Amino acid sequence: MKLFYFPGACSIGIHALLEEIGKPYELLKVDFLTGAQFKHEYTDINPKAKVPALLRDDGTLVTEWPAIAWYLAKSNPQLGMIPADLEGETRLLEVLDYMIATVHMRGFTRIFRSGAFTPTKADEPAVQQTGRDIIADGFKLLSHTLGEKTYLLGEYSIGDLALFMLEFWAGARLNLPMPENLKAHYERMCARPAVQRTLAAEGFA
Ligand SMILES: N[C@@H](CCC(=O)N[C@@H](CS)C(=O)NCC(=O)O)C(=O)O
Repeated sequence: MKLFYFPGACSIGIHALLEEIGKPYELLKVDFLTGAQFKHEYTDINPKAKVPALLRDDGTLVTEWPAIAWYLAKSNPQLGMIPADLEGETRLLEVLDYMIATVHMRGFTRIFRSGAFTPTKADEPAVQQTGRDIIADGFKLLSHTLGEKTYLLGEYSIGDLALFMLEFWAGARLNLPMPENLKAHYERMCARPAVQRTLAAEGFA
């Protein structure tokens, strides 16, 4: 099993999941700083030019954060990182899709890749402000979902790893405001040995 990643990118949540699983895997860095995601050596493998991407031992590739996390969690049921019942699965998919498709792709990506949202350089600050607004709305909703619970849906799940990734960006990279219960969730996640190993391996500890 090989994970294509870049330090601090959304692949960090999948990296932490592989650490939770604890089976051998290989990390392959796609160096965004040199534009390696767009070079044929990578796009021949993943034409989407994005990370994360998981290359399985049979040579097949899985892309898209929720699909990779779902595959890894389902193939390691001993971890119990997907609820066993239909209602739990539905709620997990609901919150995962919101975190990735809305808060990540519509919010954080506006900040990290402003140029992809406007052809006009002068408009980029406004694009970033829209991103911050989407993130603030997202955090309000996710804070409500978490409430006083330890983990997003009660039991620890792959949803917590997606939330960790958003909290990491907001807290460690962008210094954005976060509701108190999300800050506490982030601290709980950072205390997990698997997350600590991930942060250290990506150069953030
Ligand atoms: N929908 C994809 C999004 C993946 C994505 O946007 N990844 C970013 C890193 S966080 C990326 O690879 N960006 C490449 C770039 O900006 O050129 C998923 O869920 O995995």
